[in-house]
Amino acid sequence: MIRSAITVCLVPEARSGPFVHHVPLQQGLALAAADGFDAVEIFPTHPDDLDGLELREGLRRHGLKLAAMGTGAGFLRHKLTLTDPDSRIRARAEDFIGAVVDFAGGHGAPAILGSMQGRHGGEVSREQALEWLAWALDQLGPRAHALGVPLLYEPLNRYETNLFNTVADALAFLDTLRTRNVKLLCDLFHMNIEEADIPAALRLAGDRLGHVHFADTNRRAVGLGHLDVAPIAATLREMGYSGYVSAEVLPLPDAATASARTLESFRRWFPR
Ligand code: LER
Ligand code: MN
Repeated sequence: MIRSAITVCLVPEARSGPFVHHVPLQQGLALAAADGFDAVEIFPTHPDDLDGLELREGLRRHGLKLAAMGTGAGFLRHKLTLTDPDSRIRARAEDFIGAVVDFAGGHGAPAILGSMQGRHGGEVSREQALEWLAWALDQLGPRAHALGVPLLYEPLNRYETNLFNTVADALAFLDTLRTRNVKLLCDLFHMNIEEADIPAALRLAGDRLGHVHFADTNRRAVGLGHLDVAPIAATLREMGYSGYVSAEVLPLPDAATASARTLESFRRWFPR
């Protein structure tokens, strides 16, 4: 069964980012539950800033699951990436992601590696950047595996990274790792920019697809742009995808509308 999720951002600096709810955690949980979502995807400042018991109790009270947890604050707040030329920065980046892997894993959810993958350039060759990225994923993948969850790697569009922009290239890279526990996060917003054929790319990911960011072409809720959703939804259903489609979208024209339109699209395309 495909399940629905909505983003809750707890990072003030990400106020203009593609997240529906920018409210304190318990309020975000209450809104997600009231609107009828199965789960929340949380974007924290750092897991140490969260109260695990409070999260567990809030999820239980509202009948929600934790779909995933983002690591973007490590980049946004501290400029940490796994491919920084400075080894101390790379080590801090891995610590940050590791903390999210541990915390999210304790709640049965995967961590997402998106913007913290960084990029190559300047003194860092592509080959060097990929070696560092592979090394980190081979540490973090087994760490997530020990908690019974995958680690999610997200190809981004060309304006956000020059490492991997497409599913095919990302899969070829993941195949070179020792760990088998890194799955792909396919974000429809990035895919709309980079993929020639989104359904074909999803089919290529197959059972290595771990999570979907459900966004329209303009990064608004699905239904508020011009994405051809029908073949994408049909592909996910035919593949037997059983993860989350999560609304990582701008709160436009406002959070309530973004939430309602997402759920309307979700129910239309993934009827139960
Ligand atoms: C993160 O999931 C993402 O999609 C990036 O564009 C960071 O904003
Ligand atoms: Mn995304």
